[in-house]
Amino acid sequence: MTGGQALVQQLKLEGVDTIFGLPGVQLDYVFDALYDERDHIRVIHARHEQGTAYMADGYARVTGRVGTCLVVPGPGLLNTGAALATAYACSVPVLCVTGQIESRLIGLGRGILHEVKDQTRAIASVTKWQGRAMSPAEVPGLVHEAFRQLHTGRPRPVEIEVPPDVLAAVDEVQLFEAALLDRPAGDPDLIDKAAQALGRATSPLIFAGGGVIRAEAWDELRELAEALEAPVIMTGTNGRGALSDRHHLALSDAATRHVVPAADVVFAVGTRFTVGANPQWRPGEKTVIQLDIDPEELGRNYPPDVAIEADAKKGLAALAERVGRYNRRRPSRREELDGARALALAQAKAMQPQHDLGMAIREAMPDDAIFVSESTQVGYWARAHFPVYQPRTYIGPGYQGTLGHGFATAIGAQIGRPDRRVVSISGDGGFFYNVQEISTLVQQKVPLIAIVFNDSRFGNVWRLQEERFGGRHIAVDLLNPDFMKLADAFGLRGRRARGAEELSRELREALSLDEPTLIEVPVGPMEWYAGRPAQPAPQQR
Ligand SMILES: Cc1ncc(C[n+]2csc(CCOP(=O)(O)OP(=O)(O)O)c2C)c(N)n1
Ligand SMILES: [Mg+2]
Repeated sequence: MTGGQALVQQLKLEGVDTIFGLPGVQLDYVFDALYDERDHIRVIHARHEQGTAYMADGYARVTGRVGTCLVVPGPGLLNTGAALATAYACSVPVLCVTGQIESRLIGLGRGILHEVKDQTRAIASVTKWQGRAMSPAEVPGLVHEAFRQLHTGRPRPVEIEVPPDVLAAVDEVQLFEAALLDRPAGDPDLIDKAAQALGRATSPLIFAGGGVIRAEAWDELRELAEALEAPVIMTGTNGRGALSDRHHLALSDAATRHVVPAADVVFAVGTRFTVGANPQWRPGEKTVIQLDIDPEELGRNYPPDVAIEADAKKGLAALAERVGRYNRRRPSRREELDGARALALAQAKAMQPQHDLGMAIREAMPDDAIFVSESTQVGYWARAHFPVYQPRTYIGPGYQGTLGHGFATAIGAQIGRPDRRVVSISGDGGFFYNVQEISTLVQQKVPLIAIVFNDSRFGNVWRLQEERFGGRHIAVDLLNPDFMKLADAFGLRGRRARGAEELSRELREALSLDEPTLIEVPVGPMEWYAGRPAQPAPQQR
């Protein structure tokens, strides 16, 4: 078979059923092979490579599978950069397949179409692993190794590239069966030590990050938390949804300062644990246990007393099982945590109109609908205050804070979960990073609902210029088209909603239909309350 066919056959064997791509001459033999497999692999073509990688990210986050994008080398690959950086930051398994220039010319700098100097190195800072095949026979092994990389250790994007002459060449190739890979459960001695510390604790506290979601460890987390009657603070970057916000032990970042003082043993799982590095407690004041699949994350931000390298699902299961030996009985913490939640809610409610707009969205959405947030005023509120009821239903840009991630990622999420509804929010600034993907949305009949808060500004920058620079506004006012005409031009259903009540009505109506909708919400400047004085801690037991 051709190198292109070998690539597609191996992708199929690894379980790929959807590819987000954008073609070009170096990939002709891949796309032609995909034509043969069009009944097994769906190809979604986007209007910009950034869109393909964001869609692959969204697909991966809601399905728990690998998201795949396919882009031309050089500029096409570089165009995926912001999206791969986001997937890297959020530990999402995205496979980026790209081309190269002709194999015999690589590295000579002759200025071949799409040539960039050392393409592999250029993409290395936003990928965990990169590989290249130089003959058709090498292609299946390359793809197979990419999947091994994606399924072992910390999930993060990987890149593979195949030159066009290799994709075109015909050779005998051997395909590989997809491998079932084992994940580490953690050193039993360390698990025992951690179980002892947690079991004997008076007031244990859990910090849960995105690692819990990526490892599908939510049941094991709940089991451990309930055994310990330990509150679970879910990080606003990726941890939301690990435990339902309807659970009495579930808390967000907003409650951190209310529950940290009472805690004697802190357990951080699948999180960068930046909170430990901030002056939340004096070194030595609390026993800290950290569990992570990435050994480099252990102790990076805060030195733990027990550090366990393990898969979150297996590690949490082992801990939940072991802790029974040492566990003491603890009274219910419901009342105390209700108090912490009430304080957090008061803080949320003071953020207006963000709170009312955000809650209008939440209350209109079913529990299992997927919310994709972005760096916009309501998005900042959402990180700690948007209630999340199920894992994989809250998606954000993590520490990248990437403008433009929301809308495109949401398209991929909706394609990955056609049985769920997906709602994205963006500002008018962020929405325009990938506005061209409205075309993909309409063409693919993806029933996504995109909400755009339109203040005709890079509002967040405007606000900082207002607060910190005495209103010296520069480079922040945006000239937007009429959003209803924009929607109309693409054949998209467009609605305008002024205020929370109208937003609620429009969103409910959009959710009752099986088609995509753009809802523009005209808004004014919004205040940000992060700088408010800290609220008093709740009564300590
Ligand atoms: C890729 C990228 N470029 C620049 C920024 C810096 N930035 C942060 S918020 C912001 C303004 C966002 O404006 P908009 O999307 O309209 O949201 P608003 O704050 O007005 O609600 C900018 C430019 C960013 N976060 N990401
Ligand atoms: Mg704006």
